[in-house]
Amino acid sequence: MKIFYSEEHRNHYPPYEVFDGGKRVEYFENPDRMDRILSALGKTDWAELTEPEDFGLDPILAVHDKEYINFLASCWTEWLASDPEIAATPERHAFLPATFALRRKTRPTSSLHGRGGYYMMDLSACIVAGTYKAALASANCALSAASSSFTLQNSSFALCRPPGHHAGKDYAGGYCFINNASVAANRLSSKGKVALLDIDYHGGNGTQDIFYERSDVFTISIHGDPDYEYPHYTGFADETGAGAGLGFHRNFPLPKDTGDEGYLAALDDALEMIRKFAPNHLVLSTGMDTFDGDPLGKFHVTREGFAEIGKRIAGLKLPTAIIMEGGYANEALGTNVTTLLENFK
Ligand code: SP5
Ligand code: ZN
Repeated sequence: MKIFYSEEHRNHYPPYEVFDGGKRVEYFENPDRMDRILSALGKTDWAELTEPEDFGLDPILAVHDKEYINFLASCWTEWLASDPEIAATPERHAFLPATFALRRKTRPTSSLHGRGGYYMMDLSACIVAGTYKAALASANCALSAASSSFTLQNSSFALCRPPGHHAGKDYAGGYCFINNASVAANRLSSKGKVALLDIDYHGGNGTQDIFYERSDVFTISIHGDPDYEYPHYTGFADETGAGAGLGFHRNFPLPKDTGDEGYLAALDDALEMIRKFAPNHLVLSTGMDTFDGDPLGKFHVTREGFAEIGKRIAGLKLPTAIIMEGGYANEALGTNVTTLLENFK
């Protein structure tokens, strides 16, 4: 199986993020995650590590707002230039806004923090020197996986970091900057119908927003109920698309403590909907944070659970671009990923 991976992610390693209650904590979405996955892939006889192609900005701008991408591109250098204290100790800082825009009643203003609060939804998509280039390389991994799985009509894996499914057309959040899976799905949509299934523990709000009014990309997310879990304001069962896209988005919000059995029951319903839609291609937003013991999750999916999840999704027999999203139980991350991927080789 082709695995698209770039070393560019290493330069995106913010020194902290901010949790509820204003608590500064280590950045959970860290480079060690990739090392664990690489190490597990290295022990298999089927993983073929490949550099991503460079697709340029066009496929990214087909999904994201141009001014938002410009903000990501220049944010760090503007931030350094604005404050000598930051410039003196850049490794101790991350760009974060402190005031957020009330969405849809506002506009981005020209100051850096005016744009920051407009283009960010929370305090966990921290921007540092290497962020923009890492985000572009991550999107190129997803585009390469889409292109390869389309050409070869098989499945491939994009080992993306930073992840993407919380990023919308014009906003970053939840460790995500460019919505890698959406950029890939949008590009594939010119060749036929696409289903995008999101199995990350957190609701795929960015993906939901991007395709909400489209019927050519059917989006489904299975996740912790927003009633108790991040991203809190979207991912409810009654959000099913709008306009031409009505009926082409589905959410499966699940209760705390969901284990293999409850998870697989929801997955079966989701897979049935995908079969009815009869897509030509599948994009799989793959977070492993549903794992029992993930520090950011409240589900109890086991390694055996991931084997069964992979088996059932592969049972669709669709060419699949598998896109890495979250998963923070680093010690188990590599094995969990290879356990899922085994089914698609
Ligand atoms: C891609 C992805 O998985 N992003 C997830 C971002 C989640 N950010 C919010 C984290 C809230 C953590 N709550 C603290 C629980 C500590 N026990
Ligand atoms: Zn997640």
